[in-house]
Amino acid sequence: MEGAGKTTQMQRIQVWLQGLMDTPVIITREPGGTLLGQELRHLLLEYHGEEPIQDRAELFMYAADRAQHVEGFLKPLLDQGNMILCDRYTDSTIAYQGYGRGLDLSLINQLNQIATNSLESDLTLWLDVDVELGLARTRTRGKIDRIEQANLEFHQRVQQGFKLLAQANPDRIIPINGMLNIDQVTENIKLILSQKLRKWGCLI
Ligand code: Z5A
Repeated sequence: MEGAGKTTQMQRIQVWLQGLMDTPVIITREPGGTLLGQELRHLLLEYHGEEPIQDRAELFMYAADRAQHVEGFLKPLLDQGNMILCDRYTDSTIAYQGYGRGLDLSLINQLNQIATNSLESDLTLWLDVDVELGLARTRTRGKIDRIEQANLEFHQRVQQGFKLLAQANPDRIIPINGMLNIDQVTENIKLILSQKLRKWGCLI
């Protein structure tokens, strides 16, 4: 969710994880994890041309960003054994373009499949906050991007989308209460990650 604390938490968790293991822990994001992606991010979030970006065009732009990110960045780094923390991935497209914009969910699933070449996240942490609180947090930055400008109902549908995704994928998607204070959220994430890393044999 917007303003849920993803950026704040990812930086803290990277430092913590890096202290626990020799494997390099790399941070990235979508959109914008590659040079092409940075251009697409700018268009997606800052475009103020006369004609609005059509919903399906927006969907394909996120898919293009992801395809570039997976082939040019994520896969090569994973193949070298790195651990990657990614700020948003396929679930965001289902929540925003599917539940938010109302585009066909099976089309989005297909497109996600094509864009990722079937590369799935091992674990998704969903930082959930009250929609209005999250938006209020982002507004303290002073600059509101194109998607943040969408109405409240849009953001509520997005939240509902994440909720349904979490219910349908309980092993992969773990909800985190993003309304607690920053330190408490970090502690809760560490707890979940410690359990998972032990299970995966990454920690002794
Ligand atoms: N999008 C899409 O539509 N489809 C897709 O497929 C993908 C993305 C991949 C990407 O922007 C946009 O693209 C996004 C979805 C859409 N929509 N928008 N806009 P983004 O991911 O870069 O931006 P964002 O989601 O809006 O993130 P953000 O605004 O940067 O928020 P954040 O990273 O979650 O939060 P933060 O920067 O860490 O914290 C925000 C403020 O809250 C900051 O002042 C913090 O100090 C404060 N904060 C953080 N945590 C707390 C707690 N726990 N308590 C109090 N205050 C806190």
